[in-house]
Amino acid sequence: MSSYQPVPADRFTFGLWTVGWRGVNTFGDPVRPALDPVDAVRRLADLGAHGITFHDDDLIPPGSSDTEREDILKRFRAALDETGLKVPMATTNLFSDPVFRDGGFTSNSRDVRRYAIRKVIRNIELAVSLGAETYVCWGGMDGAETEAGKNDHAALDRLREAFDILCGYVREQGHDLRFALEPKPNEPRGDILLPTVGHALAFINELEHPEMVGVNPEVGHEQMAGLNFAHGVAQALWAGKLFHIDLNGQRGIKYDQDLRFGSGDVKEAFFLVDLLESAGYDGPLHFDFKTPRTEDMSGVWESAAACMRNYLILKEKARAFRADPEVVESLAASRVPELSQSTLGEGESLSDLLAEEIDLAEVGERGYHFERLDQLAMEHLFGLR
Ligand SMILES: [Mn+2]
Repeated sequence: MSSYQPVPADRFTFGLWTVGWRGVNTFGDPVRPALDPVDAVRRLADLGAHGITFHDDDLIPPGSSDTEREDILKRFRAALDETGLKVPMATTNLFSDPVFRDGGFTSNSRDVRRYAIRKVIRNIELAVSLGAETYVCWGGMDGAETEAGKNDHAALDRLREAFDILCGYVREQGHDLRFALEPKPNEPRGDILLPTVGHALAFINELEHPEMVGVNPEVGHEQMAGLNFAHGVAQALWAGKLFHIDLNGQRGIKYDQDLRFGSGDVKEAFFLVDLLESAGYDGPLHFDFKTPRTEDMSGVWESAAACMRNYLILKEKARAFRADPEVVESLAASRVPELSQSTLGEGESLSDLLAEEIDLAEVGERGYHFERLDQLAMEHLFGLR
């Protein structure tokens, strides 16, 4: 039994805005003090994390002078050097400022769209200088409350234009940086453009440089749409597009809860970890959670540590599940390995398939024993096996 003590090799990373979230929501004022980014770096390193990520405005308060910006960056870089914490990803805040009330890349206002691209490019330069390899783009304000106010065809054209410009810029600069789109169905907008992993994957294929753009799926965002997160991630992996992932917890179709990872739908968290581990995903395991407002700062660090601990616990359980001889036998009884065999055999032609007959009565009686298999998974999860 492992101690579930995370180490940097586990690749756990946290957004500065997660542990730094002061608990402001639609109904409540801040409940916690502002967190100095340097303290966040030191604390996360102590907990065993690998890295920290940020939106431009999390690290450098909007309106900072160039000198203030340099001072902040100097302290931040020193803390990174001192702790060895990495910055594998960064992102841009294209939602807080009032100018983004109708979105960034797809605002109806052309001057806002142009400003959004400038803001992203400025932070890309900072991200690259800190060693980031992934640039996440969450267009939370790119959406609508009313169909009449938004021309979706034009919005998709502008979104494609923005990514074509950004990819062109990154190529021109010779940066080793890829973009990851983060889908979300709603909140803050009534409906957001690219609401699910599937929508994002289809959009990427329309870009000038699709190879530079992947997805950053978030557990709660797919679950807010009532979708199965593990299946969404599986399709992203199948497409070679899982560039990054946001781990957290969500309980059903409601507001974006951002619970700590493992909380909410535990069973889906188990199958997600099983999938990531068996697929050999080797990117950052990034937590995008918000500690509930009931907690003080000690609760924030408790919650951050628990995100990593829960991942390690589920990783061990998934490994034990796959190694259990009864599970192996049950998988075969459920014909799971058979799905990996091609439908047409090697050397066979369509005419062989057409000439074949099936005993519909006999095959129709075939049971798949998924209930037994699922129960075995649950008993591993419950700690009974
Ligand atoms: Mn979220």
